[in-house]
Amino acid sequence: MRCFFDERQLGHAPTREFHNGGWTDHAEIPARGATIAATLPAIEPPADHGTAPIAAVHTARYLDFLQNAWADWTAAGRVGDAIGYVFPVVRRRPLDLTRIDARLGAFSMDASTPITAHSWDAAYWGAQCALSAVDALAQGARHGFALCRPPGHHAGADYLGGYCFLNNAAIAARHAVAQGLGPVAILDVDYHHGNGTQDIFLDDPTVFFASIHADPKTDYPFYWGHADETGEGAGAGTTLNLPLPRGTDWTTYASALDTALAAIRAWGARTLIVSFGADTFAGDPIAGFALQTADFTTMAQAIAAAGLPTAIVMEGGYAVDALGANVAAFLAGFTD
Ligand code: SP5
Ligand code: ZN
Repeated sequence: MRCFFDERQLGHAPTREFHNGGWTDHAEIPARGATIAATLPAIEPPADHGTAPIAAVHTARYLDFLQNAWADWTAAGRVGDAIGYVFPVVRRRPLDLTRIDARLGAFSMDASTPITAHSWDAAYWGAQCALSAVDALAQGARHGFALCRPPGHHAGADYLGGYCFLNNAAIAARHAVAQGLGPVAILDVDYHHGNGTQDIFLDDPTVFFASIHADPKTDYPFYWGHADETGEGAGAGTTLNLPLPRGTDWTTYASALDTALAAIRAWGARTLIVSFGADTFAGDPIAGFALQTADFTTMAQAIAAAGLPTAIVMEGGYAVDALGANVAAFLAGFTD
């Protein structure tokens, strides 16, 4: 399988996040990307598509913020990672405030996604990997893997969060449609609900979004991913949420996966983007499902059996010692 990764993605190095009332070591560390890269038999650098396909998903204001946030933070004399602390939850007007703290709050959904010196570069090259995996499909490959790190599925059109800055799966999906590979479905199998991806396509009938995740009644991101969220306006019926309880093992997971794949098939998808998180692993330090390493191969075989050209985009997975093996197990289920 063609695999895409760029060393510049390792430059984003957050130190800590705010969680359960205190600071804790950050879970989304460069070693995640390095250990996955070390298990891949061959890696290609992504092609540089520029910012246009990123701007097809994210607003100009948000991209301007992301590209300048670190310089604005250091110009304000701050040391350490840039994190917001005031979040406009009621209504976000485009006030165009200039103080960095106002901008951080306006474009963030949580305080666990610090911006560091090289965050923009890392996210940019991760998005290029997702675009290149779609290019591989356009060139006739059956499957492609984008080693996106930092991850993407919590980032919305104009906000960061959940360790994510650019929504790689959404960028890949829009690129696939633009390349004539539509209709496109996104299947999100990260432990957490892909709220950013859902938001981006909620009223968009051209991309189907299906997600299997921990019930947001008990787990991050809480405010999205409930079963009654099924799409809005022209996108009514093109969102499918399958929340599962903590402790879910492969038996329970497999039937949700069957439901999601049946819906994707019934909708008529011709191309599939998979948001793959290995944080459904039993040993994940921040999650609560019970999948074993071998289950990732079984999961991938079920997805591959849908018979669709598939671009796999890396999302979460924080058991760093097992991460390479878990990703390798997943990719092994796709035989080209
Ligand atoms: C892409 C992805 O998987 N994002 C997950 C974001 C979850 N953030 C909320 C959970 C925070 C748990 N933090 C514990 C840190 C331990 N050092
Ligand atoms: Zn996750």
